[in-house]
Amino acid sequence: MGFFDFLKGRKEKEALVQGLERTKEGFFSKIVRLVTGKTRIDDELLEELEEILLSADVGVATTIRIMKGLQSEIDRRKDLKPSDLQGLLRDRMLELLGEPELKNSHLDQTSSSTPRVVLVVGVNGVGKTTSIGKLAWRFKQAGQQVVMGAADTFRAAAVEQLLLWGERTGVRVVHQQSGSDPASVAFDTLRSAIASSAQVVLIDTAGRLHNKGHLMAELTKIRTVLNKAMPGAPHEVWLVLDASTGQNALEQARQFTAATSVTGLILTKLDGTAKGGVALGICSEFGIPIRFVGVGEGMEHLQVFDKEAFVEALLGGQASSGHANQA
Ligand SMILES: Nc1nc2c(ncn2[C@@H]2O[C@H](COP(=O)(O)OP(=O)(O)O)[C@@H](O)[C@H]2O)c(=O)[nH]1
Ligand SMILES: [Mg+2]
Repeated sequence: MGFFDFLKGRKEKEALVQGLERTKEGFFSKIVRLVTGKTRIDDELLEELEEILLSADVGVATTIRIMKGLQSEIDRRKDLKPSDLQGLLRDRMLELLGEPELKNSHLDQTSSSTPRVVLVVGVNGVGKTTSIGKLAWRFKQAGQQVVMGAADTFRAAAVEQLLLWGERTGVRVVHQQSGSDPASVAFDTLRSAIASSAQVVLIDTAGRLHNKGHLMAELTKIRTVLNKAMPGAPHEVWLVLDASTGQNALEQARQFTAATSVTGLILTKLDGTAKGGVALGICSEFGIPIRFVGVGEGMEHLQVFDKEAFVEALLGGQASSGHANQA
């Protein structure tokens, strides 16, 4: 069992469904409209489907991948009707979202030593600090002792924001004054967590420095000192991406994964955006699992990513294999 699996029993499907409402509107309803009244799957229908995927920000590469998969299924099974497309699409999506989980399944199981150190990275404004606060609350609810580290020392407000989450959640925050060395804060946090036998360490980082090179060099330095304080740390590096930025989120994933090893993703602000399809693109392009999704600003609005619930929320209905319809 993976280290974070204990959080999985706490699904709030309703919030996910609500949070994905806008993506669903722009996706599910369009697909229903597309297939309604049509009698056969032709090129025109497939082109329209492709358009729908692109407009939901699934991304070009992943859309092509989905369409190819659908096409070969259609070629293989001549009896398919337009109404079967939804089920086929659902299967393809689950497949795309499922692959990274398999590829990375070793990550959670590498060691059972504690504390488990999670470094949270991403550009400014994507929701790092907020997600850390929500995570702290979740871990604490699950009975874990948590320490947060305010290693975004770039802005004074960033430290204060994390301290506020500390008050709200009753979780300790290790911090220094703003402008101090982020690596030193990270080191202090981990040492203090070890001393107090904490189980989870969440480290906040800055997302905007003088330039990209500087940001990545700083992340490397933080990783180095964490590893010095505890060999093997950080155990996880979670990249936070703002779903509402659509293709920009894909671009950020490209840059961060090239510069530092990322073990998981947090996709925020799925509420209020119609670009939730970007989750599919990110999963299939980078092979990194989405760990959590943010569907609102409240403490409880961070959910363990559940691909079945996600696809169900997008496409509606029960997950069912297209094969079941085979005559
Ligand atoms: N609606 C919504 N807002 C979010 C979500 N996650 C973060 N935010 C908001 O995004 C803004 C920036 O978040 P912050 O954590 O400061 O970003 P950071 O710069 O990456 O640390 C804040 O106003 C958050 O409340 C989410 O899942 N949904
Ligand atoms: Mg922040």
